[in-house]
Amino acid sequence: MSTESKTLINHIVEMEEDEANALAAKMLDEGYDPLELLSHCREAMDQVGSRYEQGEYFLPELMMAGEMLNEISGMAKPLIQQAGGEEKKESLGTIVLGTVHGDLHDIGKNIVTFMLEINGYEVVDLGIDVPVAEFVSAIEEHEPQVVGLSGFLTLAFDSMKDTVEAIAEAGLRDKVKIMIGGGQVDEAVMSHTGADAFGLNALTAVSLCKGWIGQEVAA
Ligand code: B12
Repeated sequence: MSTESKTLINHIVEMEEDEANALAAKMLDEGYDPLELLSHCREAMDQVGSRYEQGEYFLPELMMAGEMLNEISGMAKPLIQQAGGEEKKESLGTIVLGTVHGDLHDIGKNIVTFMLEINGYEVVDLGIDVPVAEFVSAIEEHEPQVVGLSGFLTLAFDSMKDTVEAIAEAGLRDKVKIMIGGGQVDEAVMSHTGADAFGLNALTAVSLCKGWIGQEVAA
């Protein structure tokens, strides 16, 4: 990792917002890969999370970290979009996505929405703290091929399970593929929730959808 990357992570972890924003802007300006920059931000978030767990940081620091991440991803997104070329006009499929009930984290979900959209999918983003009934009615209304459940809290795993169960009870389970992500999801969480797959980042979300829905629309 370059010295600049380490300094960026350090600025974020130390809550030096102006310095972090200025360095991120400079790195992007000089051609630094925006996706790699976001992965450094993730590393910084993990360090902020650890300090929170150790009682060194509190809610205001989590909020500040979220704000910095939003600002830096706001700078990175247009560059990722440019690199992806012209926006595709024809939709490759529809994804209903939301942060499950009880959970308010949405930065990761918003990156997933953005990456799916620039890859040609139509995303119906239901937002945060989404009640199970809202997922069910969105599936009935939009008839997506894929449903994405996001959540960063451990308690979100049960909310994901409730949501998958409600989709099944409404008779819609075999009409959609369900992917989960955010936080510490893994194989065990996936089977607990009854989802079809899990993804640790937005690129996996895109490749899961590509696998399920099929490939590019012919030009
Ligand atoms: C920023 C932050 C906040 C912000 C969120 C702002 C926002 N608008 O999202 C605020 C301040 C609101 C917040 C609140 C809380 N937080 Co918080 N927060 C964080 C922090 C530092 C970063 C989270 C984040 O945005 N990461 C950055 C993104 C980009 O992460 P990412 O994983 O790379 O995202 C990718 C994947 O997750 C994936 N993905 C995401 N969704 C999906 C969906 C699908 C379908 C797929 C395939 C993939 C996918 O793609 C994303 C992009 O590549 C984490 C620490 C950490 N290590 O992450 C704690 C953390 C998640 N928070 C935590 C806690 C405890 C809380 C609070 C309970 C604190 C409190 N006492 O009030 C509240 C809960 C509020 C609630 N009900 O939700 C704990 C959770 C512990 C747990 N296991 O339950 C953590 C882990 C901190 C810690 N180590 O203790 N938090």
